Amino acid sequence: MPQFKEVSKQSGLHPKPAGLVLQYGTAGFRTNAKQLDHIMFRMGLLATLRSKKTKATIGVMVTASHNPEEDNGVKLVDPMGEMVTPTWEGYATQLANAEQEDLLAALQDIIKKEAINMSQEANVFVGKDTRSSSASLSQAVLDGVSALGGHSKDYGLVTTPQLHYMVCCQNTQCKYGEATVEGYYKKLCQAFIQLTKNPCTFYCVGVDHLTVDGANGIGALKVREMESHLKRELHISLFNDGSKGKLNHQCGADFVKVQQKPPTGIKMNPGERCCSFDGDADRIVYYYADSEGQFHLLDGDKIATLISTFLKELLTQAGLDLEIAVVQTAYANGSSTNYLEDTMKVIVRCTKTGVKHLHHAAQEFDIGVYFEANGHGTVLFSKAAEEKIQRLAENSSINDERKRAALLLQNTVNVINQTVGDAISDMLLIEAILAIKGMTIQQWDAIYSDLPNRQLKVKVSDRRVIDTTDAERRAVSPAGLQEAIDSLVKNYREARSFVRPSGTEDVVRVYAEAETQESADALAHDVSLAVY
Ligand code: NG1
Ligand code: ZN
Repeated sequence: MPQFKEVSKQSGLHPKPAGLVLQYGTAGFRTNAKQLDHIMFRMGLLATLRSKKTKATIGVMVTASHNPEEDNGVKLVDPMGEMVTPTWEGYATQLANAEQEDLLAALQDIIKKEAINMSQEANVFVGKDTRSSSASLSQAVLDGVSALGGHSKDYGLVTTPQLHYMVCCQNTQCKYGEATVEGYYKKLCQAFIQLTKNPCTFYCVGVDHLTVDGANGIGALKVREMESHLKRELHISLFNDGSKGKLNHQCGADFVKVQQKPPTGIKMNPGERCCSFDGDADRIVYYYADSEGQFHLLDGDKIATLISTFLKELLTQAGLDLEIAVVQTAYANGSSTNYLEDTMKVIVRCTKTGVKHLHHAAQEFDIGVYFEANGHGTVLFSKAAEEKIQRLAENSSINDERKRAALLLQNTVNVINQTVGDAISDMLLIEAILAIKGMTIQQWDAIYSDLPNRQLKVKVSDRRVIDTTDAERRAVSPAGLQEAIDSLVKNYREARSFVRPSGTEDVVRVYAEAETQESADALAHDVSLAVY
């Protein structure tokens, strides 16, 4: 094949260290940036093949999200903005691990298995985060695309969800929106302005501003860019904007969620809303300090509850019969699951960790709200649900209450990035809901009380010896581990605990919740000893 000469030549400039084996995990490839040059080149090749196969534009995002600055990573984005399918994850691993001399054979193998027509055009969108390694690594992706004769568009510095959005817009001939960063701000901000255009008690009481911790990453740059579209509607104080601090260091959504404390580098006034993004702005958590200075975290579970309550109320007001479900993982706080099922009476599903599992489960409902406890999530509307909302919003013969609810639902659909969890879009939605409901962050927090919980990481020699079932809530191997956990859990009230191997780090994660923080801490500690 003529393209292969070029691949051969170019791949020599992006050589694979012999013997290095990496796996396409939950969030693509992720490791120290120094090991990734050949991976990036090869993901450029693979994205080009995937584009030829699907006859659509494919995305490649260079980021390691909440990992330290020294790491980097890459993941592929499928035509509708979703994660690439499992078979292609397998190809990614094969291609990444082929030794230098076997690369062409590995490529041929994929081409044959997928019966790819090599004369088909290919288009690849590439984005990167603010890590110092991202510039050269994204260039390696672009090199891979051009070596196989594909066309690429380099979006440069964008958030992960922005790249997903661009890919979806491009492949829907702009029905989803315009495939530009400016188009993204316009769509989201217009919807936000529509949602919040009526004066409400919220702004009247003067709590009209939001503190944002940008994790010293791409989210901070993009909030700055977006601000010009929302001068009057939302006042943001941005901290950790990358001008001084290090990416994700003592800040960002992951730090705040896991440490259950505020990030460094921000100014918190009692009672004021604050939120933190992660390093690629696909996660968000909220928090505040009360008048005694006590810290309160509102994580993905609280966000899912707020959004699903809001949507359910609007559906009732609009008289629309649409099924709404919330999708969570084993990390969801037990109180949130109880509240959603028992008080809200919404369907709750639990899936394995990793957004692709949640996304998939959420697609089964008219409206699927999915959030990981760590703040990664969004809302999916089925095509039929969107059409019903649209028709009602355009119907001039309904009463004012139904009309208002239908218009709010329509603008809610537009403010949401349905391709993937998006800190900016989630932030606008949450701000709009609080404004519409005239709700303070304390009132939102009081919807239910979290069970105290603790997450720990344990280093083991081989984390893969742990195998789980029941959406990762029970360990099936090694023998005896689950029994040990069960007997430890019995020592505490309202307790629950599970362990699972991380898909993004070389650790085993331990989670415990119980009636008191002391019990949750002690249980997590006991269970982590059982893992050794
Ligand atoms: P792992 O490392 O598999 O636990 C972490 C998060 C996931 C997801 C991925 C991808 C936790 C407990 N796990 O996965 O929810 O966000 O990273 O970034 O937060
Ligand atoms: Zn992220």
